[in-house]
Amino acid sequence: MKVRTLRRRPAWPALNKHHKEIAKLTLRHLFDQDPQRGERLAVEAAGVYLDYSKNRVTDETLRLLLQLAEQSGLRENIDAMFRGDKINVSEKRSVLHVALRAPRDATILHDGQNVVPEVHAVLDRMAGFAVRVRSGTWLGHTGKPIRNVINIGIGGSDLGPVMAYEALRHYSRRDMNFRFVSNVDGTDFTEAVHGLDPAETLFIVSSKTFTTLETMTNAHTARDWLLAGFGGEQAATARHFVAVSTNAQEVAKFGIDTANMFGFWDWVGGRYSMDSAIGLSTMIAVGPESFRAMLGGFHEMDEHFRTAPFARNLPVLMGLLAVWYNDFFGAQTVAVLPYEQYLKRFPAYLQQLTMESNGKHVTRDGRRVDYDTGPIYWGEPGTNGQHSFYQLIHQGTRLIPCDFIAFARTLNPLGRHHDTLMSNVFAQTEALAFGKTEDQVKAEGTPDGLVPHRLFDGNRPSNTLLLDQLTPAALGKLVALYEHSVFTQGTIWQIDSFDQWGVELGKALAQNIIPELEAPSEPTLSHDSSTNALIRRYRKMKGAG
Ligand code: G6Q
Repeated sequence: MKVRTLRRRPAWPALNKHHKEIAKLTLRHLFDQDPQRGERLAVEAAGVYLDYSKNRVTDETLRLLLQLAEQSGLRENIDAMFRGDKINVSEKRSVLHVALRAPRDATILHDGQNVVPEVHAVLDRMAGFAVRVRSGTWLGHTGKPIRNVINIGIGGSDLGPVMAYEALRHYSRRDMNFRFVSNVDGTDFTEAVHGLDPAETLFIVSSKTFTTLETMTNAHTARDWLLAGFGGEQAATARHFVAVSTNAQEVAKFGIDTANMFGFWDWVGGRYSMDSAIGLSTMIAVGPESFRAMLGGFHEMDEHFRTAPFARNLPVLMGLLAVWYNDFFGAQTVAVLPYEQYLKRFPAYLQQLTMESNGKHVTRDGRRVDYDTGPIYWGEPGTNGQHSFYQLIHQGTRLIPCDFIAFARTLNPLGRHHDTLMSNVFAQTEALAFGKTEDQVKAEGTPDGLVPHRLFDGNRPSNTLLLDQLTPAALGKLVALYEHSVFTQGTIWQIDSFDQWGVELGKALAQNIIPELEAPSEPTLSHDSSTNALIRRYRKMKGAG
């Protein structure tokens, strides 16, 4: 199918016109008109219930958005991804994270070869290793079992593992410590190993390329720390370092036996890799069975995305709603608000997934876009956010669509805590949608002067995602839901959601400046005057020559 540029797809001008017609409609009015709206605009799949009724949409909006999806070639693009086409055009790569969670008997081709057996071979090796570490049969250099696992990685090789460990902490080995080092700031490493015995510590060096500055710096520091604990005995590293990478050559060069390397493939993007070998720390924490259950959850959502009609397809609907606010209402951000303490790192994880994927200014064929692409994602767990930034969401001047994420059953039943937590979810979405009118404020006996301050306009949109309980499978479903929502948005904007040239720039730039900071005598600087002055001042402050 030939996809036209965004503004030339018939649904785009139709949506523009429609937006002008309905922009003033209020959720109050929409709900009054249709008493069934709250049940009608909801969809449940793979055990995830999405209530999208509190969005500023009518049936006509949804009809037009679904048309836009069709006219954008979403169906064809989904098929192309699952088929292994090289849809990451700027890097000429397939995008096959869905293969990482495909069942053993599935067939997913990459360059004519079924990748599923390789995926399961790595999963089986990871499981074998995880079981040895967990059971205490993988011994450190002096014969002690491993009690501390430290993942060294950054970006896609860190955020997923950290988020998943926090999310699944309930299922994790409580007699082991799991820590994560990502920042090249030495404080990160120093604090991570604080109080640990090298003889009981395992480092997982996670890096797709095995050349990333931060990760390699931290890996070398980890090796020095370990060797210092073993009186410099080089052989000690063998039992205390394993690698997760696609680059066997660099792994060997670092000194890790490739027998202790867990591989993945160039068709897995960093931010789509938490369910690959990059999840080794997760698997050691929760065990292979729970890890596989998580993969099962991912797969269930993949199948839903691949097969469900768009009108009942959760990631498609969420993606379309994000486009609706971003491009027609001019909303610049989306707040993600998990009412689940274990998901405290989920917004940070989503920031990379969404913004690294869709923060692009050219189309796949290199034309500059003339519409807005990826919004800013941010958030914090509820109810904490309610006591800080929700003020702006309720009464500020900006429109901030929100995703509320909640679970019917808590993992930690404690008196009235969970009902109290959930009452806040429902109260917040209700207040955002319907606000508080002048009459209501006055009826509360509010003095006239205070009435404007206590008014809530309402009409602030939100999605509510309700799941049963935060299990490993539920986590997989949630992550896959957002992955595919990002895919839906990227398809509509016609961008490459799978490259990250902006990140590559940062990787190169700092390399040029390091020698200037470390030069024994004043180096000749040829940056702009601000950068030159900052470098000179820094050198002076640290007492360099
Ligand atoms: C993710 C990005 C980026 C990457 C890190 C780490 O999609 O590409 O965040 O994951 O830069 O890269 P390495 O795994 O190669 O160290």
